[in-house]
Amino acid sequence: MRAEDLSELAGRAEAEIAAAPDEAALDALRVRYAGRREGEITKAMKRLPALPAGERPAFGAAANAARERIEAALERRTAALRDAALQRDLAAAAVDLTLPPRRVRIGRYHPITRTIREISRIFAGMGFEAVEGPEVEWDYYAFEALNIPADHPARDKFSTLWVQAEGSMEVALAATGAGRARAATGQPDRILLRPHTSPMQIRVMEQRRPPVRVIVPGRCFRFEATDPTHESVFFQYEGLAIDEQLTMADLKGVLYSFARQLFGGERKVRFRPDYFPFTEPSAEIAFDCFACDGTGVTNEGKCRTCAGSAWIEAAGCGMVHPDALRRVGYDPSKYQGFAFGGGVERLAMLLTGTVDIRLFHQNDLRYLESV
Ligand code: FA5
Repeated sequence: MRAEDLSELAGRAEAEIAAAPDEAALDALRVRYAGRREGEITKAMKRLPALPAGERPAFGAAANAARERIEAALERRTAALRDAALQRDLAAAAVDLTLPPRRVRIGRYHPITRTIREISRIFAGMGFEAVEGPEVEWDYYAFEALNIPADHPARDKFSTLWVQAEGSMEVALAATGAGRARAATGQPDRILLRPHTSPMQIRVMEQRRPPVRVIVPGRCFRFEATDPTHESVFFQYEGLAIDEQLTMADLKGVLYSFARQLFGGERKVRFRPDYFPFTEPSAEIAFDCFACDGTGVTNEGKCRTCAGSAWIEAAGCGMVHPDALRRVGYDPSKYQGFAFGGGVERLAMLLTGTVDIRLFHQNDLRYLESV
């Protein structure tokens, strides 16, 4: 091998290094040409002692020059490969400003919450204060204090979900101080999920002296088959007013005013006698069905929403029974009052045109966002 061969070797190495596709290929070339033990340059240098003395300086210089050229080529290619990798990474991480933005979902109140707020707002305008009561209740408040003792047939109407059987509650009863009259008897009581908000009539009267004017929105529970107007978990709003000169005319006036404020003048209101053990006299209020325009029939036949009746029952009501007043220590010869209890979902159905009550609690956002 001569000095010219070394220059040629360096030229070949430069070309191969410049064409190395990646770091691994580059490493292999580094070992092959510039490797300390077996590299081409090292191998050439090992031949130096065997050369005639006159040729050695020129050969040595050529070998060093070749090593420098090869090392410079390796450095250039290393830098070029790193640069290319960086450009690739940057391109991959780049933000594409032409993409459409992610949709922001805006929260909103559930139609039942909206309806409860609207009910409370309207009654607040008529002087009713909104209060809340327990969803888990004593038999005493849910039934007995409302003139519905254990064997009363009216219990059938309130298909009740019981939490605890009779006979095991003396301790709990004492601890919560349930009902003055009940506590006085020392009788054990049963726990249930309230089937209506009427127990709050008794609780509020126990705690306040007349005049009383409250509205009580809250969840109720009944063990029943669901249909377009019945859920087993639903909301009611209870109203109670106690004062010295209240009559059935006040009850009717308040409920009609409520209906007008909630629906405007369009909605038909039906007010007719009914029966509840805790009001006397009692009445029922209904609104004309929106799904069939109060006709009871739609294009598909009998209206499913009102079951063909043309009306949607909205609330029970009446004058508070003197027994209930006496039970909480009010003098019935001095005080009278009226009470009503209506279904929140039924009003929400009318307000939103929802033909099936079950749509409210299925939590299908597509529906809830549309009403
Ligand atoms: C009662 O619950 C009485 N507490 C109402 C009352 C209060 C009468 C004060 C007198 C004085 P009723 O079971 O009819 O009554 O229910 C009243 C209203 O609650 C019904 O008109 C209806 O609007 C609603 N409601 C009753 N059951 C359901 C149910 N399963 N699903 C949805 N709404 C219901």
